[in-house]
Amino acid sequence: MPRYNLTSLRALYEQPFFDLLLQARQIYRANWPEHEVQLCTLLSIKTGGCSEDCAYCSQSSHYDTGLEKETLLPLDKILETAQRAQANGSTRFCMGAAWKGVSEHDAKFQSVLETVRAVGKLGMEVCVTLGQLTPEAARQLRAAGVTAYNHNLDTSPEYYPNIVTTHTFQDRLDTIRAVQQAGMSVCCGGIIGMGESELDRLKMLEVLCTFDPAPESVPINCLMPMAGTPLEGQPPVDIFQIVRLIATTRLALPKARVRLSAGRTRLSREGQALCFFAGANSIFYGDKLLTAANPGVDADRSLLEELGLGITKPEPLTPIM
Ligand code: SAM
Ligand code: DTB
Ligand code: SF4
Repeated sequence: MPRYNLTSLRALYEQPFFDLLLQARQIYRANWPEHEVQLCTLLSIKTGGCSEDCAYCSQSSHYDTGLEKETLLPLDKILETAQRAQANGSTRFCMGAAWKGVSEHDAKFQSVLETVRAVGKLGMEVCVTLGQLTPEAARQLRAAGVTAYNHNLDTSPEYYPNIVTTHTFQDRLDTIRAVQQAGMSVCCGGIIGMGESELDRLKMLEVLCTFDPAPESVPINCLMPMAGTPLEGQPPVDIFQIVRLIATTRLALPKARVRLSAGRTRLSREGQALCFFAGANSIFYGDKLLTAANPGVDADRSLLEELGLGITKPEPLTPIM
């Protein structure tokens, strides 16, 4: 399989729109013949009060966003939400915590492990996003049954310091390496619409193309501007730019799940249909993301039905070698 660099990614991205779409569609059909979309449900298990200064985030303690800081949710509440998500058709449950990171020595980490074991018994794929990890914490999460770890690059290495100053792009790469070495799959993507250029988006994709193994899933989030954050006034991204990025991601990473992630509330049904055509095959499903709104389950169901798209079954967890 060719590995794409910035030059070849640009060549793909800058093609006439329909040529790019056609090419992406062919690669999508060759790799994903089922015409299915994976439904993932998110739950914020620890909300707000985060030490990091990510300029897009409602949960950063650096900004006054009006969000109440909460403690870790109790296990029964998390299980209840996971069961509801499963009953609604979700096959992947992703738990997020507003932490800089966790290590195996934190008391809170033991609660997370217990939660992962309990959610894993339901038979859904279990994904967590807890910030930076030590290699040992990564190993323990894998042993507890985590299928995938979400840790986004968010933008290009060059643009990253404009968005976050409390940790570095290299810190993100180090955690991703620890996740891979522990045998979890990597869910890694970014946000568009933070004032970066289209080239920055391709530079982020270029870094994703160097991952070995390739990322199992690539979430493409459209910035949801949060009141009180430095990015509150950012305008929405043009739909054709979103579709171009999805198509280019599909071509560069044919076997990755490309997830049309945050920001769907501002996309039309037609816009989302174009994203699916270009190769997006996963969405966040359920009325809420972590702190922000998502389209309702009925609207999503009817959209998928009208487009003739099925729903993916859960992937069984591969045993640890
Ligand atoms: N604290 C952990 C971390 O930073 O990795 C996990 C939670 S963090 C909220 C997960 C991801 O959500 C971020 O990397 C970012 O891509 C996405 N995200 C957060 N706020 C967003 C927003 N306002 N709009 C779009 N995406 C957002
Ligand atoms: C990802 O890439 N997007 C999700 C998930 N991974 C954790 C989070 C989206 C958050 C959107 C804003 C919010 O709900 O606060
Ligand atoms: Fe904290 Fe994650 Fe939000 Fe950054 S994105 S402020 S690390 S919760």
